[in-house]
Amino acid sequence: MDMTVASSATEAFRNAYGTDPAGLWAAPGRVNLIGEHTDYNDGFVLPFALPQHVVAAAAPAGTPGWTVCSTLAEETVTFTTTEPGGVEGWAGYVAGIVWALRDAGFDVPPARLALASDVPLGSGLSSSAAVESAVLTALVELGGLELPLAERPALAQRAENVYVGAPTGIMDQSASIRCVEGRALFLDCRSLAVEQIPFDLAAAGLAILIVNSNAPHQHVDGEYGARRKSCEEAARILGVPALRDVTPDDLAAALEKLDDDVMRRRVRHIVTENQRVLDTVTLLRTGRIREIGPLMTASHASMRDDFEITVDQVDVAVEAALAAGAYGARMTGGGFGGCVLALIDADQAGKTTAAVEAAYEKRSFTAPTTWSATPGPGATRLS
Ligand code: GAF
Repeated sequence: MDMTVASSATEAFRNAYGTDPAGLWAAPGRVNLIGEHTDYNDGFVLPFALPQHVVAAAAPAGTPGWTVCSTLAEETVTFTTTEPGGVEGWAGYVAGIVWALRDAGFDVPPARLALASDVPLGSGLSSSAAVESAVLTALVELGGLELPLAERPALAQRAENVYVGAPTGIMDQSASIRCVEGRALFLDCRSLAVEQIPFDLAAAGLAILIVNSNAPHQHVDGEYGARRKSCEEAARILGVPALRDVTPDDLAAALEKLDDDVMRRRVRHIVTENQRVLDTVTLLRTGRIREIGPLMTASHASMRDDFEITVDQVDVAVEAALAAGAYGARMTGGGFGGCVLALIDADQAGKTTAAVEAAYEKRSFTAPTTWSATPGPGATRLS
């Protein structure tokens, strides 16, 4: 982890409040190896934590209410009540956590917080879930609240769903809170059971190259909500609690029951994507990392053609990485921009980056940003 983020949070705290924080808490962004839009269908996901973090410097406050500042914003925000929607913008994620804790019956201590982050914003790497997770972890520890780790992601998800009003699933908060270094987090989004799957890229001579397309996010909220609605409506028509309950063996019969071609394709993505997560986990359990490449690439095709959540910039990055020799490549996250993951030999990062950059230049796209990521730890206290 880059400790300059922790230093920035400490400095911001001192500047804003004229005193030292009582502690520093960090929570990471995430990439999802495979399993996109499956979380709100009660399905399976396989994210891992990034080395980039949000750091919350925090201390109890002597006066009622909560005050928060951020190195990424001009204003310092104070709130004393926490009705959903009361605080808007970036501070809404903080107020949402306080609201969700209080709504769950916890006595949240008044606090002052300062946030700093190196998780890229608006890139599908869960910068907002990282804010929620860092603040939640800080407030739980500052207040000595008894909230088991396994129950924290659902509480943070409520902040996002109810307070902020974004209809997201439980993957991002789970990744930020429950990931473990060197592992990918296999999460059953219905039972919330987790299995920490070994994912030692370096030992296999491999790397995951992350390509941030830097494409402007467009229509993200509306399109995300529309996908979710379509999946829920399909489950209702099919008479199942969620699309998780449609197996690949059931798929042909299920598709016959649906009149709408768009809905049929949405269902096909979810059913096949859940199976790809299970197949990926099976391969990783026995260390066959290279062999997950075709599953990643098939996942991308499914997101592009059936779920229709990719944009030209991510499709071009996937094609260029594959043409440069990647074992597999796919978009990660909610879609409509964001990042691509490419599974490559560790010594091929330069070549793959150059290939993607050349493809972007040819199409006059904004240049991409790339880096190699290894699975880092979940939310933790730094000091
Ligand atoms: C976003 C959401 F927040 C997640 O819950 C998940 O649905 C993801 O998009 C798509 O897999 O990150």
